[in-house]
Amino acid sequence: MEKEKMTELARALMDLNEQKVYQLVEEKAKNGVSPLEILAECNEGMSGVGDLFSSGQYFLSQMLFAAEIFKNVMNRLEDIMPREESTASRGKVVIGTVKGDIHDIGKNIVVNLLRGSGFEVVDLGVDVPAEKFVAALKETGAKVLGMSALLNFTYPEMKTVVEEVTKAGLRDQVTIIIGGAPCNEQVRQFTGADYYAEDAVAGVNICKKVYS
Ligand code: B12
Repeated sequence: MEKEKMTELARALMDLNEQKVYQLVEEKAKNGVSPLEILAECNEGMSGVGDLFSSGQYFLSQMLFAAEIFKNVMNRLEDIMPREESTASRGKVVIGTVKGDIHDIGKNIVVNLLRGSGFEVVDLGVDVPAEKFVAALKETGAKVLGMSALLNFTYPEMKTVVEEVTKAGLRDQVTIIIGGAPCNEQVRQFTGADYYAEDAVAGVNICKKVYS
């Protein structure tokens, strides 16, 4: 995305202007802008950071700093994230970032949103090997498996997980969703997953459909 077309918040995050990011988030929250909209703007800023990294203008340390800012924004928005008041669990979802990949910001948004929507979430964290996904599915009887991957060299790992779920005899009972910025429909086809979710809301909607 061109810098001029970005929102002020996205640009501030891309420029790593920490105080400006917090100030804009505060203003938006006070003005009733939904936390998901705020996160979407931050997401755009993160893509900008990624682009600057791939073109060699930012280093790893700057990506780390951007992640730190994003996490602080998420903590700030925690209290106002959408929540459905219900004590009954809608269903169980196993989720994690695949082996070889430690990106977890997007996954954590999905986890928060799922919990807020009444799902019981087993979050396996990052760098999760296929066996661990399979074991968690067996243990919990969850009907949905969510995998996050942000690196194109971890796509084959998602395929491995799908294969292992199949070998364990669980494929018919489990709906598999993949997500993460560089994923798309083609990646879904390659991995053999059932759905590709372009954002956290799309992911939650698929889980609702599975458990409806
Ligand atoms: C922050 C960041 C990091 C941080 C991660 C910190 C953390 N705790 O997560 C650090 C600095 C550690 C990092 C490291 C690396 N990174 Co990095 N990183 C990023 C960056 C800038 C932002 C990612 C992010 O958090 N975005 C914000 C979140 C909210 O977005 P999201 O993850 O896409 O999630 C949303 C949706 O996709 C969806 N979603 C995500 N997962 C799931 C799962 C399910 C089930 C569902 C339903 C939905 C869903 O929901 C979210 C909300 O809507 C991206 C750039 C980009 N365009 O994404 C590069 C990027 C992903 N990184 C990249 C690279 C190359 C690396 C390194 C290999 C760099 C290096 N040389 O070491 C390492 C790899 C480390 C590893 N083994 O994992 C490349 C990957 C290129 C590629 N396609 O393979 C990118 C694209 C940057 C670039 N353009 O070059 N990185």
